[in-house]
Amino acid sequence: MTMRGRVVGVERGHYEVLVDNLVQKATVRGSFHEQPATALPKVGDYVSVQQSGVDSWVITAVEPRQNEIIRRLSFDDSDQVLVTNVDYLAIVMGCDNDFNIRRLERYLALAETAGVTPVIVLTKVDLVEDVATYEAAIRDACPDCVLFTTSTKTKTGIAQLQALLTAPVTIVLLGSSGAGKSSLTNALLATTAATGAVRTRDDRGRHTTRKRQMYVLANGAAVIDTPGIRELAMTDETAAAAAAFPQIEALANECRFSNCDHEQSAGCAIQAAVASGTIDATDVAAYLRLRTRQQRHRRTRSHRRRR
Ligand SMILES: Nc1nc2c(ncn2[C@@H]2O[C@H](COP(=O)(O)OP(=O)(O)O)[C@@H](O)[C@H]2O)c(=O)[nH]1
Ligand SMILES: [Mg+2]
Ligand SMILES: [Zn+2]
Repeated sequence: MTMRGRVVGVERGHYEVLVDNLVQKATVRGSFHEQPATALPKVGDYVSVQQSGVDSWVITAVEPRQNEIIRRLSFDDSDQVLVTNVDYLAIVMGCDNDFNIRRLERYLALAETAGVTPVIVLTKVDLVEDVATYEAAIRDACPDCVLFTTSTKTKTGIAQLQALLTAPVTIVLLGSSGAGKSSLTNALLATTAATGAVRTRDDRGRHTTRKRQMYVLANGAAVIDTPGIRELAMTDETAAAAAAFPQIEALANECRFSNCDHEQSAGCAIQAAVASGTIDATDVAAYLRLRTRQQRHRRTRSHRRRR
C-alpha cells in the first residue's frame, strides 16, 4: 500500500520519513539513481512510500516541490538542494562576532532565488546592551524583513517566533555554525508538547549539527535545523579580499567607460592594475563575484517593490 510521507532526515542514502506521525527508516527505489542528485528526496519533500518490511520503507516517488533552497556551488556550477517546501527561511544571526550584514545579504539573496519569505532572527540579545544598534543595521539591509530579536537564555522573543509557526508552516533555520539555530529549535520544541516526530538535539554531547533535520511541533508546524552553509560564510580568503576592495573601487572610477565590466572592457583601470601587479587578480575576482551577487539582489528587490 502506498502512503504519503514527509522526509525529515537524510544521511548517505538513508532516509527518515514521517508517516502517520511516526518516523520510519527508508531507502529509495532503484530508479532514483538514474536521475540527477537534485531529484533524490530531500528534507522537506513530500513522498510516496511503501512498507517493505517490519522496519523498512521504500520511497517510490517525490511530489513536485513548492520550492527548493539551493546552494549553488560556485566553482563547478552544480546545484545542491538543501531543503524543500518551506514557507519561511529564517536567517539566524547572533549579537556576537557572528554578526555580519554582508553574510545576511547573501542569505537574503538565497531566499530571493528560492522565492521563499525570509525572516531574520537575531539571537543572543542577552549578550548586548544596545540591541537597537543591531536591529538598525538589519533594518538598513532589509527594511521590509520581519525581524525577531531573541535569546534562548532569557526566552526573549521565543513566543513571538512561535506565533509565526502555525499549523502547516515549515521554517528552515539557516546561519553560521554557532549562531544559535539548534538552541532555537530546542526552545521552540520545548514550548510545545513533543510528538513522535520530535527528537531533541543530536545525541552527541557537544550538539554540533551535522545534517539537516526536520522537527515537527505538536501543532503540526515544522522546524528544519541545519548546519552552517560553508559557501555562504565569509571565508578567510574573501575577508582578505574585502580589505582590498576600497582600492579596487577607487580604480573602478578611472575606467574609461562608466559601465565597464572590469573584465573584458577596453580601458579598464582594474585590469590594468592587475596586469601591472599593483593588485591581486584573486582579490579582483572576489570583488566581482560579490558585486554580481549584490547587483542581482538589488535588481530582484526593486523588481519586487515595483510589483
Ligand atoms: N548567551 C547566549 N548564548 C546562546 C544563545 N543561544 C545559543 N547560545 C550559545 O551559542 C552556542 C551555539 O549555539 P547552537 O544553538 O549550538 O548554534 P548552532 O550551531 O547555530 O546550532 C552554544 O554554546 C549556545 O549555548 C543565547 O540566546 N544567548
Ligand atoms: Mg546546530
Ligand atoms: Zn573597469
